[in-house]
This record gives sequence, C-alpha cells and structure tokens, in this order.
Amino acid sequence: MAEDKKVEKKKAPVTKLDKAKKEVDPKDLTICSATEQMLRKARRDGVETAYDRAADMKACPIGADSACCKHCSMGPCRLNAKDPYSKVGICGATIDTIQARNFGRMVAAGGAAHTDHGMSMLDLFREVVKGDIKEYKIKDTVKLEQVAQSIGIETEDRSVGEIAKDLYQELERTYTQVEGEIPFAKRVPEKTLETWRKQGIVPRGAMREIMELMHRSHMGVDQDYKNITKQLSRTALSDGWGGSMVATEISDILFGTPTPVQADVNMGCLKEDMVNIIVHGHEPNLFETMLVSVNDPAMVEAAKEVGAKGINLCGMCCSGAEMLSRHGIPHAGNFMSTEAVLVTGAVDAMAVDVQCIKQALAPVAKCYGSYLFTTNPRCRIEGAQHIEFVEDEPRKCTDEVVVKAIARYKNRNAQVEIPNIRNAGIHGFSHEYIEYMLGGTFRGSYWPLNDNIINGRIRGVAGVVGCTNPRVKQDWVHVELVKELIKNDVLVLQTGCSQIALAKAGLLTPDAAYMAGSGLQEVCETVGMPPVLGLGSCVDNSRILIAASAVVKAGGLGESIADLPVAGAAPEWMSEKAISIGQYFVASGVYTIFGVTFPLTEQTKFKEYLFQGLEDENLGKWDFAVDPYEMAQKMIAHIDKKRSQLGIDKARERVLMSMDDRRTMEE
Ligand code: MSK
Repeated sequence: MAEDKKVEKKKAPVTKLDKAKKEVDPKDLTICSATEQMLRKARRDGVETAYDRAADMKACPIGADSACCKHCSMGPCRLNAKDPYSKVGICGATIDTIQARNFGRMVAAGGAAHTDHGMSMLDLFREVVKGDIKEYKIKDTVKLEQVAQSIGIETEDRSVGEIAKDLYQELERTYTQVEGEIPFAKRVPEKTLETWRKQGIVPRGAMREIMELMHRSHMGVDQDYKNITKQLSRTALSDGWGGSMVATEISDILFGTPTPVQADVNMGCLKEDMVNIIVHGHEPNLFETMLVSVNDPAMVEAAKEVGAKGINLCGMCCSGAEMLSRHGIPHAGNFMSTEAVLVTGAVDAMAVDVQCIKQALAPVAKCYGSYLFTTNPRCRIEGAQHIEFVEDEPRKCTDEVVVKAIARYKNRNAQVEIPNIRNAGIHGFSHEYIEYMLGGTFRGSYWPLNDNIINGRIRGVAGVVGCTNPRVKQDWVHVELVKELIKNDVLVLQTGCSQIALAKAGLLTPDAAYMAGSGLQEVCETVGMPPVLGLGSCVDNSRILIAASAVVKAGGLGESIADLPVAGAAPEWMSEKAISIGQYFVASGVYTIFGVTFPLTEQTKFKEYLFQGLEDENLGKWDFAVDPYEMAQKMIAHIDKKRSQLGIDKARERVLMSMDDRRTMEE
C-alpha cells in the first residue's frame, strides 16, 4: 500500500498542490492584492505556485553562503562558512577564490543574458538598415543621430541610412572587439574612465570579456580574488555600458524613445469579455509585432465573431515594462505574478520570449486551458507550444498566437475570476525626457536637477530596481524602501519589476508627491512630475548610467560618478542579471545595496573587498540589508556622506525644513 502511494505521488503533475506541504497564508506572501486573491484561488483549484515551492524548499545553506565549489570533479568541495579559513578545496582553492569564481560566473551569466538580448536588437537593426527586413523601420531618427554623435560618428549632411550603417558597424564592436575600449566608453565621465583605465577594467567586447571570465574562473586558473574581481568588473561593465546600453538605444531607435504616458498596471487590466493575450519576456520586437496583429481589423473581427468584444493585449515583466513606457500598453504584473495571472482563467494566450520565464508556467497554463507559446529558439519549455518568431516574417508568429487565443476564448471553460484592481501611473521617463522636463525644449539640461541637489531640495538620487522573489513578501520591500527614500527627499528612478511594484502602490503619479519630503515635493509640484520616475525594463538601467553621466557633465557635483550623492538598490532581487547590474553600478562608482540574501560568506577577504575595498579604489561598493528601513538609512547615510565630501551638506541643512520645523513655525 505504501508502495502504491509512492507511485501515485510520482505521477502527480507538478502543479498539483500537495496538501502535506507547508501552507503560508497568501496575505503573508504578497502585498499585491490581486496576486493574493489569485493565490487563494490557486489553493482552491489545487494549483501549486512558486510561493508554495519556496515555502517547502529550504535554500541550501552552503550554496547560499557561496561556500561550495563544483568547478571540477575532484569535488564538489564544501567549505565551512562558519569558519571560512578552516578548510580549502581539494585543489587548495581558498574561500576567497571559490567565492570570487562563483560570483564571477553569476556576472558572466547575467551579463550574457543582457548582451545577447542587445545583440539580437543589433542583428535586427543591421537587417533593417540593409533593407533585408522591411517589417520594422527606424522610427526615431533624432535618437539615431544623438547616439551616433555620442560615439563620434559624423551626422552632418548625411542620410539616415549612412548614419545607421556606421552606427551598426561601431556598435558591433560592443560584442566583438578583441582589443581596445568599447564605443560607449566615450560616454563615461572622464574621471570615471580614468579610474577604470588605472584599474585595467575598461571593457573590450562582451564576447571577449565573458569568455575570459569563464576561462579565469575555471579550475586551476585565476586564484587571486582581487584579480578575478577585476575581470568580473570588466565583464559587468561590458554589460551596463555595452550590451544593455545597445539594447536600450537600438530599441529606442527602432521603436521610439519613450516619453511620459499614462497607463494602467495590475490584473484588472484583463477583460472577461475580451480575448486576453499576454506577452512576457524581454525583447520588444515580439511585443511590437503582437501590437500590430491585435489591431488588425480582420483579427478584431474574428474575435467579435466568437462573441468577444475585441482583443486585449497586456504585458508582464520587462518587455511589458518597455511597451508600457513606449505605448502605454497595460501591464498585468511583475515576475512573481506571472503564475498568478494564469490562475485568473482569463488568459487566452501567453507568448514568451527570453528571461525570467518560470518553467512552471507551462503546467499552470495547462490547468486553466490557457495557451503558453514559446517564440524564441533560445527558450523552449517542455509542455509549451513553440511558434518561432522570425523577424523577416514576424506576423506569421504573432497572427498564429492571436488566432489560437481567439479559439481558446471561444472554448473557454475555466472558471474566470479577474481581480478588479487597476492602478494608473505615469511611465516612460527616458533620460532624454528627464533632461527636457527639467531644462525645457531649447535649453534641455541636467543643471536644474544638479541645482536642486546642491541647494538641498533634492537630497540625492536613488535607483531602485530589480526583481521580486518569493523568499520575501512580494513588492513590500520595494514599496517601503521607496516610500522611505522619497520621504527623505531622495528622488527615485526605477526599472523592471520594481517599477511595477511601485506603480501598483500608486507612487508613479504626480499626486504621490504628497508622500515626499518638503524639498522633493516642491520640485515635483513645480515640474509636475512624480517623485518616482519609471525608466523601463532591466536593460534600461543603462538609462540611469547615462543620466548619471549627464549629471556629472552638468557640473557642480564632482567629476566622477563616484562623487555623486546617489545610491542603487535591488531589494527583492533573484536573477544573475541582477548581480551583473549590481556589479556594473558598483564598478561605475555607485553604492549599491541588495536585499533578500547575498551570495557570500561573512568575514572573508573577498566580501570585505566588494563591500569596502572597491570604494577605496575610487569605485562604488556593495552593501546588504533585508529590512527596507535599514536599507533606506544606509542609502541615505551614503548620500549624506557624498554631500559632505562635496561640501554641499551645509546648504541642505540651511534649506531643508522638516515637517516638525514647519509645525513649530506654524504654532
Ligand atoms: S524581469 S530580471 S525578474 S526585474 Fe527583467 Fe523582473 Fe528581474 Fe526578470
């Protein structure tokens, strides 16, 4: 009998909730009411999600401390994180070597994801420029010229085609350059670049950097944690100032640079009486073409013929964030809501491309009779149908997805329950728009921002970005951290899943300025902007780098990015891409704090180097805190330290009055 039970259990689909497993009340798992509602429904439906698996799966403590090396078959070797220098690996590798190699490989994988994404965009751009792909065009010729000029390409009296051809050839070096600096190194503030040159970390092409990092982290190669760190910094920089930046800039050139647009987020964007299609992933070309397909009158007519009012297109995760920024397409939720959205039963088709796509989407989709389509040759999922997206015939894929979604609507038999929650916000703050917003059409400039930082109305600027993670209450750390920052006059820039968390909390509206400190509030009200600016997807963190360079160039706040009163955070991170992003911010000079967990052993030289030593070499530094209030305090303390070093702390003391001061004056 016992044997039978074992067999039964083995056959059960992975999505079926095992009642014996620990159940956590959904209200303790997320502050997203829509996700909470769907997690309750999933429980009723007997469907398992990542939240259930996280509750049931204790993280491996040795892996969490990065005290394990499995780079060869003499091991895997487990070191003692409690007493890190008590043991070495079989080859003699120390805890510092092991951790630097492990960390380096996270950077390599994360950087590879972004740079491969960027290269796909560049491949598309090349074919468009050659005229071999006619389905896409260069939409933003102003941006084309600006990007070309920024890397020294002549634009005067030249055609769009000529400039674009040169731009392609230059940007290809972002990937393939064997020796010498990548093109966007020209955008780095001189003093920052000087530090990189001194450290030997100016990136060459990403292919070279990632290859060398994988080589150096192989068994028996680089066994000096500081030397490995140089290469992992150089690789991360080839992502931030290379692959990610190319992804952002080429996407803007092809599809348009975002400008502020009002749009809704949350699961209430789904419509019970419409055919619902979700696009989830990272590369905008699939989504752009899907937008064309769902607006094709023949497709709309076909949807109406089966009784639907029309076709409703929503995004999720980062390609969703891009479409939200560029076109105001509604966004149904961030990473930790991607299973929950299928539980609504209202999703007729979800089309995915690459990155952050949980394998469990396939069985969850199956439970509700929804289609899950993979579209990219890099990402197939067992149990999902694959319809390849081919850029010279993109409609073939997207039309087929729409046709299948319409058929599923016709035969919908899952119980539909859509959380009635939509949150309006303003998205689409590219760095170009920030410059225009602050400086005006004819004198676009970052100087007004610098001026407000110098006079203390704005204490500093924080980038709060990154994923959501079932190891912490979804969105809570993001939201509490950002509220705390703006309350203390720190202007917040956002991307990725964090931006969606804050949009759901209603902070991406100008009205949210009332939550800000008096100085930031005054600036927001004068300009009419929210205290939290959404810049797009995770590759769009490159917009923050460009904005930081523009602030340095505008003057008055030091000569390098490391001088600025700025800080970065990924409070609920989970992916290797986040580690690459964190490292390129640190290497660019930014204090960067992560939450949830940090893949390091305490009290090691490598940890000390990341958390302090890099700052001593004029770069930024890492930090870690789980609690959002502690995280905010640390970020503000760093911002204040930089203000003091710049000699602008007194200005702030003079200008900024706290609410208590104001109340005292009023009494
Ligand atoms: S999607 S990398 S969960 S931000 Fe870019 Fe969100 Fe993090 Fe993926």
